[in-house]
Amino acid sequence: MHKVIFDTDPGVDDAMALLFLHNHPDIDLIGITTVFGNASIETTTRNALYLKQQWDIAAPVAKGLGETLDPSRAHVGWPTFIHGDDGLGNIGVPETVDLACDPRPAHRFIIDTVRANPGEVTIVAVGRMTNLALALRDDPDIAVLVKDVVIMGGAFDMRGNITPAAEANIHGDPEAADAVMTAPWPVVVVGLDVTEKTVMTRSRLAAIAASGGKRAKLLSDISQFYIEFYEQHVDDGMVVHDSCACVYVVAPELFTLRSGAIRVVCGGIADGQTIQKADDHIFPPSDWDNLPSQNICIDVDAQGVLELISKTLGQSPAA
Ligand SMILES: [Ca+2]
Repeated sequence: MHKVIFDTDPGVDDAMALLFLHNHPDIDLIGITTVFGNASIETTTRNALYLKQQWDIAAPVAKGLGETLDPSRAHVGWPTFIHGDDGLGNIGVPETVDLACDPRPAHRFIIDTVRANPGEVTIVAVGRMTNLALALRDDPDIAVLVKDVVIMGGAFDMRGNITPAAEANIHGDPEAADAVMTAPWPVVVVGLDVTEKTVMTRSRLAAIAASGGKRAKLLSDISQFYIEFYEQHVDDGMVVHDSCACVYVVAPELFTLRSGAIRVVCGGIADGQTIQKADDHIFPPSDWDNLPSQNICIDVDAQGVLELISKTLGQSPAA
């Protein structure tokens, strides 16, 4: 079993990833930590509680902070045109959800949970890296106690999606992302290089909704607004960014990796760009020296990923 903390900004594709983690038999979801990004921290936290309630998820929800690691960074608006005004595809999520959060802020929840399960916790982070960076800042020693960190974010051998240089999760808090990529914990980055190859068609989602019971039906309803947004990018369906990171945890053989130190550009026109120095390439001294080699995904068996998502989400829960 993989003990997973899911750091998330729900978010439509976050919702699919959450249901994957909840349903998969080899995953023990031990915590959900929220971060801002697809919507404000109040909205993403409300949405996490809503999904916990609707899907009977046992894991506690811990609320993250609502600003970047460097508080002087300018705030840009929320992507309501992708995720809806409510962050979940305008399905009409209630204003408040009658469930309590864990009393601890997200980064403290991460620290405590890692320390209670040394060497066992996988952190799957599919929003901005703010909570992880705050956890490292408060308790740097946890880095060697984490089993691994799987990140959805970044774009390495291709353009970004929020600027020509940068992917949105990393661009949303570049200082935090650079701290996470350069820390001495094993990181695997599942970026646009593979997520944009992983498109779930409308018919596949409909089949999941037909076989997966009430939970899958809600997921399908949430996803429709996002699919309409993606019509300008893909022929039919949705890119399942965040689910790819969750699939990596249980089926890493579906991904091709490349190892090397990673830095994140902080400031300037390439703000938020992710750049890896591959281990097999020699350069003169640079800002990538003496940092841990991390893995990025450079290719994916997209059909294999989609089939595993279908199988996992399309199961009616036993309960
Ligand atoms: Ca996300």
